[in-house]
Amino acid sequence: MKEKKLELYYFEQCPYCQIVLSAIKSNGLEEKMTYFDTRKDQKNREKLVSDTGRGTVPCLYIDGKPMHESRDIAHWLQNYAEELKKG
Ligand SMILES: N[C@@H](CCC(=O)N[C@@H](CS)C(=O)NCC(=O)O)C(=O)O
Repeated sequence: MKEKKLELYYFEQCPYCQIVLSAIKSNGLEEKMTYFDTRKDQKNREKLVSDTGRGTVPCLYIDGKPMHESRDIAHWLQNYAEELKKG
């Protein structure tokens, strides 16, 4: 699989974001991810709303395409972890 650009929009206090952060950690993908905190930097939240019409986090952009829903993101990371680590 071609290397994918992974960008996580999140904030620390969000329990759904913690599900995704924990999937990132348990699959060893920390270094593959770029992180955008939507509480620390309002511009990140504005971008999310402008792209998706929602300010809800977590949202994982996969090559620029946003995926919402912590469970969907965690499953996707789990399914593709080995391939993502090769890239
Ligand atoms: N079903 C969603 C729920 C996500 C959610 O409710 N996130 C909250 C933070 S815990 C949120 O972004 N609320 C809107 C906001 O803070 O602007 C998921 O599992 O990802």
